[in-house]
Amino acid sequence: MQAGNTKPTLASQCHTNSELYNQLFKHRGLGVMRAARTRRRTNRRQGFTLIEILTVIAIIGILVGLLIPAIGAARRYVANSAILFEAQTIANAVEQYKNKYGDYPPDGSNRAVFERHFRKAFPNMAATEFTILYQVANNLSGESSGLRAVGGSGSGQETVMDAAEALVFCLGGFSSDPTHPFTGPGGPITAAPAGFSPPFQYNVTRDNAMFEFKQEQLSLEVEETGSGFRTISVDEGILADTPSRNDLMPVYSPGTGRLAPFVYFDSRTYSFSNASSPGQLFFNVYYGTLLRGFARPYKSDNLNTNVIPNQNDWKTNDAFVRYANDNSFQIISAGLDDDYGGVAQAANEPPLLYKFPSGDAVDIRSPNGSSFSRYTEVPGIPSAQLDNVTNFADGILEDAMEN
Ligand SMILES: [Ca+2]
Ligand SMILES: [Ca+2]
Ligand SMILES: [Ca+2]
Repeated sequence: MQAGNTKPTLASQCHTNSELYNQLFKHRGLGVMRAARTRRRTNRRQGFTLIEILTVIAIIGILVGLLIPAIGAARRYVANSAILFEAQTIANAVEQYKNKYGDYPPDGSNRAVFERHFRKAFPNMAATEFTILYQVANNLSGESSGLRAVGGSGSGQETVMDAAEALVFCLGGFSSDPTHPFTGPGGPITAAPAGFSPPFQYNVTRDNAMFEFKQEQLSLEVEETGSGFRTISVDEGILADTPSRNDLMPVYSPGTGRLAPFVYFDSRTYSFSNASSPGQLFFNVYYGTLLRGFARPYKSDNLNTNVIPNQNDWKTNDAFVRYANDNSFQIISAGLDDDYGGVAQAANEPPLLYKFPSGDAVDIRSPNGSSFSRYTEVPGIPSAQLDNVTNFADGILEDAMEN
């Protein structure tokens, strides 16, 4: 056997163990890489495996799941912002109204305040203007249910119109005729075609408007009888299910398709005493059906420390817990859920009012303590007030609360 014919082994080529290890590793490494390349080529031919497809589907599912709430939240933000923008524009219009007529508009909850205001704004107006107005705003004709403010009982203290109607009535514009601001050309009330009773209709082309109410957001309909057409309002029928109570005074909703209208409260009548029994206090409210809730002026966390609360003295305690915007006005929208929240007032008890921005409830019989917070009305159920929009908050009420 010749030594030259012997095939050299790997071990014989290496002089040390470490060289042998390096050579072995290199060869095995090349083999692994080749195998991987082969496998990859094979995979490319076969397309994606089932596991890969399922993984991709799962990832897409997770991304879509993350995206849908984000889109919903973005939509809600845009819709809330639109309501807020309109509320603030209306609030600016109320300020312009004050500049023009010398005072904030009345909210219709008290006849004496209402008449005093318009006599001052239009000193030459004919007395018949009120007579005609009261024919077309039916609260004075004995309305005891449905949309109304809680007016004082007793002559002269009645509710003239509700707090949503008053907003449209006051800001929609009056006639330039100084003796007939309501019924003159361009005023809110105009003659109806012959055969209608009362012989009037709402005028959709009013002059001197402080705010241009979009007609499609007003609760107006055309009423047709054998004798012709006239424009009436249908808010009582839609919101309180009492079409027989429909009057000519429309309300204004934030956006088309939304039912609960903007409500306006004048600080003079957030609460008021009945002239015949001053100890009795009334709290202004706007409500439709129970489904829409109760809009009441909001209180403030800013207490009036000049007043000492007094057990069961409603009037003193009402003054102790200030109202938000206590010298001007409040505009309230029910928000996207079309529900103002709030609960009915029990007989002979004050309603629960809520403080802004904390959302703590106030029972003015014991104004320093309440078990309800975060606008809650029923324990454990999120409040319909949380998405309400007002002219004194920069966003929905929930956003203003400290968490
Ligand atoms: Ca009414
Ligand atoms: Ca009405
Ligand atoms: Ca709401």
